[in-house]
Amino acid sequence: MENLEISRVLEDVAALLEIQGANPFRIRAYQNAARVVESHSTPLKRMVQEETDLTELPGIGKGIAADITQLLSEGKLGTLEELAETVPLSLIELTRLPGVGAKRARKLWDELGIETIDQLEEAAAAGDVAALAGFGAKSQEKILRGIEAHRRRIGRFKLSDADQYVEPLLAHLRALPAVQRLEVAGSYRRRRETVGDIDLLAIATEPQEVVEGFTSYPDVKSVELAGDTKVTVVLRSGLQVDLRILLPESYGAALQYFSGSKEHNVKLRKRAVAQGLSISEYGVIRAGEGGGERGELVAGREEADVYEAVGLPWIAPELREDRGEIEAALAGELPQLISLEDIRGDLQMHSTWSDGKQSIEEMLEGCVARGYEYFAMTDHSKALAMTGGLDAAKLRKQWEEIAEVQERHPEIRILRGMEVDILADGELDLEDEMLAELDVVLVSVHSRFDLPHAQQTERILEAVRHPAVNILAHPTGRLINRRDEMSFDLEEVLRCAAEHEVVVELNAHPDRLDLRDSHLIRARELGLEVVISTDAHRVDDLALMRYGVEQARRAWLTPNDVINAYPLKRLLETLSRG
Ligand code: DGT
Ligand code: CA
Ligand code: CA
Ligand code: ZN
Repeated sequence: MENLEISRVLEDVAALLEIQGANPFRIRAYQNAARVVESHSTPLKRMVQEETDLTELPGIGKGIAADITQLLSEGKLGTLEELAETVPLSLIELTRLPGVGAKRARKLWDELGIETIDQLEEAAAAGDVAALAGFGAKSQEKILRGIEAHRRRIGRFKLSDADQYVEPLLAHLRALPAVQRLEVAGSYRRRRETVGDIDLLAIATEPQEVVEGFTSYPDVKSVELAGDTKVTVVLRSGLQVDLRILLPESYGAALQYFSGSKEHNVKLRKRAVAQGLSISEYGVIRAGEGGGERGELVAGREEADVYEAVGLPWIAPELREDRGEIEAALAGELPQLISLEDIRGDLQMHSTWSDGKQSIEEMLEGCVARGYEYFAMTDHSKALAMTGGLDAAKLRKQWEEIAEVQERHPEIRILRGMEVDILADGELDLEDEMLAELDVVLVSVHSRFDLPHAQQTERILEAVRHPAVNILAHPTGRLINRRDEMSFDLEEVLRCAAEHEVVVELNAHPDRLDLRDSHLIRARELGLEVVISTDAHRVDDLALMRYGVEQARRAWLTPNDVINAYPLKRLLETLSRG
């Protein structure tokens, strides 16, 4: 069982306790533990095997440590099973709908006997929810919209979650002697922010050995289909994985076909047909003379050969969404996509001065280890009291520490920054004279995500217009699979940012990826620059940069569009203009 699954079980316990109306401290303890476990880099499974004391982890007491140990050894949790006898497990899903929460889920269950999302939808559609005290027509509407959004996203895994399962599986398969070549195709290869399933392709000397090695992988929960060349399994996490075993002469064609997207492939095939060719997962075939007869196989072994056969250069998988990439390839205008090696620094991170887990110096060492030229220390401002956000006096104290750390480490430049809260009225949560002394000012929304559309837009515009602001951080506020984007006029905000030379963030945290790819394409069209930042709260998080870069590639961004790919001098010029 991986950390993520353990974390989900702990979240479930917290949710059931909350519905039950249990002691708030107990609820909080499980919530905190879930967060700690989810982001812990070492598998707890391994820690338990090595008999490490789990209570050494922050926020994990004896009771929860025992729960985790039981979960890992028995695959189930007594605490959860006892709770499930008093409250239906299915209510947990209800609490995650916007506008529901634990109290309301409880009320829906008590008063209307609602236990599932289907039942809730039925009751809301019939107007029964609006009639309940404390609900009303507005929240009924919100619930219905929430159910719709929920339906759209269930079944899709966040890319980083998929990585957690796919990477060890790939290592397992590649270690099989019969495997000669193995790659992942599909949306995973295109690095979409979420994936529906995983599509593996392999060439093998002994296909049967690979089929056996795959189906006997310990993390496989069920085998859905086991043919000679195609096998489908479901992992314990619920993630479906298809494996296809191919002949070497069509490996490239299959990789091209199964990498998709479907829309990209449709367009590519059209182009092939116009040239008297046909593309399938087996190869590119030139139609036989006079039609009818079997044609000649002209490409299929390598993916680049498939593109070459139709007169195109190879196209990076991240671009294959039919967003103009085939046209650009034809015109010789494919972008020189940014890559991880282009990144020279990270401009959003937190330290123990606010809610980060490590000191400024530790974060610095993490940045040095990544070969960065610079980084910005951007703790929270005071409005975020629960994060220990800094007021002016504390910020000045932090600057003293920054100066000391900088003195000891001339090898990297520390920029003084802050993630300043945008208050509900659009004011910034730090005095102008302090803002003026920062090297980089990030602004972002952390509260009142529910303001009316026009008011939310005005709030953000107000902040973007402030002359001290450099970066609008995680602009939409979404959390993938958890919280929708705020309702506001993004187009107007982007235009305003362009006018005021404010940079927009691509927050690389795989829960956020905010702005998303399509928004970033728009930002670039409007002439905006982008910053890719990890929002790290500990040194390990600095490695999340890769998710940001992958999404940036999906948005066609080049090193010239991304300010933290600039050398220090150009970066400082960028930050001091306006
Ligand atoms: P997903 O799994 O929903 O995140 O998205 P994909 O893109 O991985 O889609 P999937 O797993 O259904 O299929 C993998 C690739 O196989 C897909 O990107 C393109 C190709 N493919 C699947 N079905 C079709 C089809 O009906 N027509 C064409 N042209 N390609 C297909
Ligand atoms: Ca797929
Ligand atoms: Ca598939
Ligand atoms: Zn934070």
